[in-house]
Amino acid sequence: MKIIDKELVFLDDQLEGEEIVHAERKLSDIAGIFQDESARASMDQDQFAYEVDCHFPVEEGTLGGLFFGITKLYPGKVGDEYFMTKGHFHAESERAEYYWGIKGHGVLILMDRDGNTWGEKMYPGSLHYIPSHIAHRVANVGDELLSFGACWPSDAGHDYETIATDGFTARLKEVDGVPTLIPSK
Ligand code: S6P
Ligand code: ZN
Repeated sequence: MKIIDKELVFLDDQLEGEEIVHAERKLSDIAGIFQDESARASMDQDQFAYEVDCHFPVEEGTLGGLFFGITKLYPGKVGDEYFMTKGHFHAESERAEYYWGIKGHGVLILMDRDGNTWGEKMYPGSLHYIPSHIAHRVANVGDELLSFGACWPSDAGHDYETIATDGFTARLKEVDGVPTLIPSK
């Protein structure tokens, strides 16, 4: 009867362990997601937009498992639109997810299949249940790093294509200093 230390640690916004997979998204990786694509293209393409560390204890697509990830989204804007994640529906659309705020301030942007878009404020300690069939993306509205956690079913998968093609029906922009959801044109 052994007690083992798996040396898998989640502390503050650091996720560490042998099995952690790291992904980076630079401005060059998120072409087309902002309204002002020429403004994005004119910026330093090596600038980080966000980084994700994930623990994948089972193979992607496995029924019955969970994945756990920490996203670090840098502050910045492309034109008047805040830095944000690509955003996705789950490929298995009937899969929900939890997000929670750890550091910084942001908005979780949500959209249903009918194109209704709304937002939830993210801040240290905020907890967000993302129901199935709801697209989700996060924007950093502060001057500091925004860190948030996520936990989702290992068979959820990601449908990035629908958002890449159709986008969300609203964009989060700074209007008179205030983060505001503006209908997409
Ligand atoms: C996965 C979960 C997060 C995102 C991450 C980056 O289901 O929602 O780990 O992958 O926040 O966002 P995106 O939209 O580029 O995957
Ligand atoms: Zn997701």
